[in-house]
Amino acid sequence: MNSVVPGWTHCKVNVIINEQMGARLGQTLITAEKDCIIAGDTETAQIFFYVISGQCTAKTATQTKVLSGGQFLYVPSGHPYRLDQFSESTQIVTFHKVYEKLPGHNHPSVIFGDASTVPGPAFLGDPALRLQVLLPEDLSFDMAVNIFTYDPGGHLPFVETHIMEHGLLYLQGQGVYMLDQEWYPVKKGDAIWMAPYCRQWFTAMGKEPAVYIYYKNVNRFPTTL
Ligand code: UGY
Ligand code: MN
Repeated sequence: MNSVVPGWTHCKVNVIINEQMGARLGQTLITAEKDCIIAGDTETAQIFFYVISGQCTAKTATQTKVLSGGQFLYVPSGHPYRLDQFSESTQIVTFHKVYEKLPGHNHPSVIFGDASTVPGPAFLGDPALRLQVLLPEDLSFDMAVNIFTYDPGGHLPFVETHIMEHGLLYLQGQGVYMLDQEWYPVKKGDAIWMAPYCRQWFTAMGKEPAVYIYYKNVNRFPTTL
């Protein structure tokens, strides 16, 4: 079902993941309609906007840029943003996380980027898997957003289990995900929330590479004990 989000007008918003499910991230899918405006202030939670398809203009306190498919905007906590001049049916996926400061490290700044210019080295030495890291690998950041590309037949090298959680959206292709003991066929347009310690393994199938964008919490002390 669609949600009404204050400041986000003339669009369809699907809240895919949020804290009501037990997650500590938010993930939404925005589909623009005529005169769409996505505006607000990030306050406590930073927002990562990734344009899946279409085009819009993004403004922050100091910069204005046109964003099209594959381009993104990271807005740190406590910053204003405004996305407008959308082409109709533009789709954007957003990832949200309450920012946890780290003493001795600067607050992150606004980042505009383009996935097509981000290197995609082989993942753990397997050239069938390429991992693009879209945000700086710097301790001031407490979230990562990555794009994972698998050639058909490519698969994660082992069943992962880890403290970090994921919010994930398929951008292209298809495959099968194992989550705990269940097996799920997945394809472009599907989304997954993986809670901390969810056992996870993926293999790509079909005739084109499988591509997903995903969120991961990173770089903070793992326990309050
Ligand atoms: O970064 C990750 O944890 C990634 N390898 N997990 C995943 O794709 N399910
Ligand atoms: Mn993982």
